[in-house]
Amino acid sequence: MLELWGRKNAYNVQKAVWALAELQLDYVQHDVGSAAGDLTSPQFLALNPHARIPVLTDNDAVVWESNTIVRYLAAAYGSASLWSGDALERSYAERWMDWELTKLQPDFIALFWGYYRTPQEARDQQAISAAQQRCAQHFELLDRHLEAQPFVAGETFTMGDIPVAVCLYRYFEMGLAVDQPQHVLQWYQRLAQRKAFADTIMQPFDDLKGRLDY
Ligand SMILES: N[C@@H](CCC(=O)N[C@@H](CS)C(=O)NCC(=O)O)C(=O)O
Repeated sequence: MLELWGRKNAYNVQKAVWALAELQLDYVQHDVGSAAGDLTSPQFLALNPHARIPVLTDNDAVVWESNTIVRYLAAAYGSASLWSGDALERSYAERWMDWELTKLQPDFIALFWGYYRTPQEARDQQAISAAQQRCAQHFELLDRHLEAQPFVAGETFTMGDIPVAVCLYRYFEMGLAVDQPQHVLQWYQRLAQRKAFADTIMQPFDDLKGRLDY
């Protein structure tokens, strides 16, 4: 049995929720994190010593780190769709997952927390503008990549699209006037036609606005 630990409105949990939906897998969700439940209980720390969500359990197997969970699901259940058995082809998806984690996400989280999650009176406008500029540069780079192909890894949707597009949805929808580069926008519109993306990611997140607690 598959079980997912983490509140569904958490950025990193959403990656796993979307991958599970793409693969049409049944799972039990445990609403932990934030007010929903303590991540420092001995029971949770036994699953993830980093006290972070998401965590996926697949019977006795325990997997943490959101992009690793996406990779695990794709490898275990998505060999015909999200995953490629060819090492080079798979790397086309993986490099964008690693880029999301190491480059895009830190700057986006600075923007999201600085602007969206911080109450208006406490915002640091200079830090917000700097983070917004860095995010714009990241999406310009992605735009140049997507000029030549419809999805991040090539002609078809793969696991590589998931982490970057989770970020993109919030970037476009959090109410800031951000640039929407042409090919990134077309990619977003392509993804919006996917039922799994619409059902799991294109959802309101205004309960997080102006809220600094998890
Ligand atoms: N690198 C980790 C980061 C995990 C992370 O920071 N998760 C946040 C939610 S997005 C969390 O656990 N927050 C604590 C909470 O929600 O209580 C991953 O990608 O899984």
